Amino acid sequence: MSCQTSSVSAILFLLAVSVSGTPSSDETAAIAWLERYNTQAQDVYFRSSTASWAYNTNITDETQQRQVEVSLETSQFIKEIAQNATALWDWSGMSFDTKRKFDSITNIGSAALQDQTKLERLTNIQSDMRRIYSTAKVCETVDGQENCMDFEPDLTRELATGRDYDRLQFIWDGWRASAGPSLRPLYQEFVSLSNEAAQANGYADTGASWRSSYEVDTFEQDLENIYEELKPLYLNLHAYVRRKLRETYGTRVGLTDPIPAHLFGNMWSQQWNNIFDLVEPYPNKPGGIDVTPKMVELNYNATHMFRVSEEFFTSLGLGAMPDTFWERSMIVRPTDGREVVCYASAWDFSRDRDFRIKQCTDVTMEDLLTVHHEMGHIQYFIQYADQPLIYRGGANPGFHEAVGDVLALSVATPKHLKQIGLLDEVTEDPDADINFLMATALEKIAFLPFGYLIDQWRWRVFDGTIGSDNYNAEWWRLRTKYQGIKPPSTRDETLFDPGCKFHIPNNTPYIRYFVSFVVQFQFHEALCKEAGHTGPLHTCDIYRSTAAGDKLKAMLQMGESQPWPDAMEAITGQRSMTASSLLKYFQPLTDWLKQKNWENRERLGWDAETWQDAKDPATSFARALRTTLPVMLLALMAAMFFRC
Ligand code: KAW
Ligand code: ZN
Repeated sequence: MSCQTSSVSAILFLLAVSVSGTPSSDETAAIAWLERYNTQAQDVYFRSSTASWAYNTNITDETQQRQVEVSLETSQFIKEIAQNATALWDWSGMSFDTKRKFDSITNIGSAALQDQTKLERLTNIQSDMRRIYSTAKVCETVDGQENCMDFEPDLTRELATGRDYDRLQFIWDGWRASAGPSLRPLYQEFVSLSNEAAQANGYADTGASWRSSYEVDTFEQDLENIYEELKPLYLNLHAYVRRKLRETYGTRVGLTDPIPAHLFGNMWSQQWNNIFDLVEPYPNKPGGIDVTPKMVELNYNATHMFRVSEEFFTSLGLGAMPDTFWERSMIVRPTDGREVVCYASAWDFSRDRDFRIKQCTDVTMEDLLTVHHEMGHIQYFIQYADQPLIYRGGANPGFHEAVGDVLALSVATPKHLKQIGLLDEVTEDPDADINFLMATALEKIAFLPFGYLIDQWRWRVFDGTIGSDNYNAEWWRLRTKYQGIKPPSTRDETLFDPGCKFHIPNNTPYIRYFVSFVVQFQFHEALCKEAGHTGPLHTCDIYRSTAAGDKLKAMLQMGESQPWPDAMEAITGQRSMTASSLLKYFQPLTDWLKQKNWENRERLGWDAETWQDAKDPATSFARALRTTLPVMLLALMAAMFFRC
């Protein structure tokens, strides 16, 4: 949560450089102006973050109103700065760095809305949508008493551990009935106002403005190519998991159908790690480690989990958390009755090395990995803290999301878990390796189509291809197309299922996570090489490698000062995103899945997708024969029939 919106009235001295009326091309003076801007903006963003934090950690009418007020003041500041910059400076002939800074401060997001009433409406809608999502509950009557469940931890836990088809459906339906319908009209209005702001900023629509942060013209096509490379692995995982769910839930899971969405242990079927027990390749072998029971046995609490994560960072030679981080963060759900925004986030207050995390941490392995994810954001903040405010951001948004996950790839290895006392024994066994890779695939491979489709939906909503009368239908078309899942109950246009995923009402772009899940494997491979790791990629643990830490640090310190291919090069030596590290990491599992699916004569895919037979891993000739033989036989029989 860096540079959140909210502020103060115009900073007049920033105007007082040129009075001649024509923009100046004096770069030395422009740099001095930018430095003054930097000092001033830090204060404005600090104020804004403070009001947002107060709202997020205590949702009341007062904190909401204050947050909206400060947000509008900040928008005013942002707008005036941009106007002043344009009036005072002609940066077209200045250096790359100065141009980059001016381009950044004149790209002003929703502050570009000229009409103040509309800006106020947009700010209020966003605040209301966040509140509706964050305070939604599912209620039921138990023994004559009403029992209302929060999303975290109640609903999350029920979905993760429940195995009763109908109960899971009750939770799944309940969540969508609770948050969706009231968000729908707000979202529709939001789309229109947000687009108006994007257009005032010179973009075709909000989606185009989001994509511009990747600074690559071919961004959409590059993603599509990567997705196509990864799709066969997803289809193989999907088919394998579908058969296992059929064994658990019977014919309600069709062997050639999309899978009912509520059976994956996760509200959005986006990660399937919680159903590992149902799909474990070798149940009598170790490997697919869920250390949750061990964490409970060892009396882990949230602070302990954050300390474990901090220690991994410091073992690489990276920064420890400042004292204020420990004093000011909110790492458990408050027990004093306060409503809070529980969804995890990391905050950079822009001043005084004030960094915080807000997370309703549960003592589970899943949350231990989320802790590392959030701490990755904080480590990025720490490393780029000496950059000017304008450059305090990820090389691209996907990089910011990838940092903590890179460390978590090491943390989750059996070797590492043993080292930190969360596992008693490590067994060298290829079957245990497959168990481990399956557990990791349920988290990483299962996520890929979900990470890809969310903004496929939003980009088309913003560009008008998906109209408001089709929000839900198009959402489910994409969910089925990409994930191969279907809703367990009838959906219609009074509902708004996209709104039941945090990032939609919170207006957080999502393609960053797809990017992150690809690049984190590139980073992992590069850092493992730096750490001197030999052997398969999935066994690498970079713990205590200061060589790996130095590489990572060099990249983090660049912040947003260079286009992301430069940052990518600093860490991997490559200048583009590629799926090859991810595919390399999972190669043993890919081979295993192909073999299993072929043995089961699995049909990969689902209705509404083109069918593919599972591929015989041994020989493509056998595959060709299997598919063409029936056709040839039919043709032969037809020929004989007609000749008779
Ligand atoms: C995921 C990612 C890594 C590991 C496991 C995962 N499981 C699911 C995901 C993807 C995604 C999700 O839950 O669907 N993960 C998150 O949203 C984690 C939250 C966040 O750290 O990414 C957070 C989202 C957020 C953004 C804006 C306002 C509020 C919350 N992002 C940040 O806090 C953040 C901070 C600084 C810079 C960029 C982002
Ligand atoms: Zn994140």
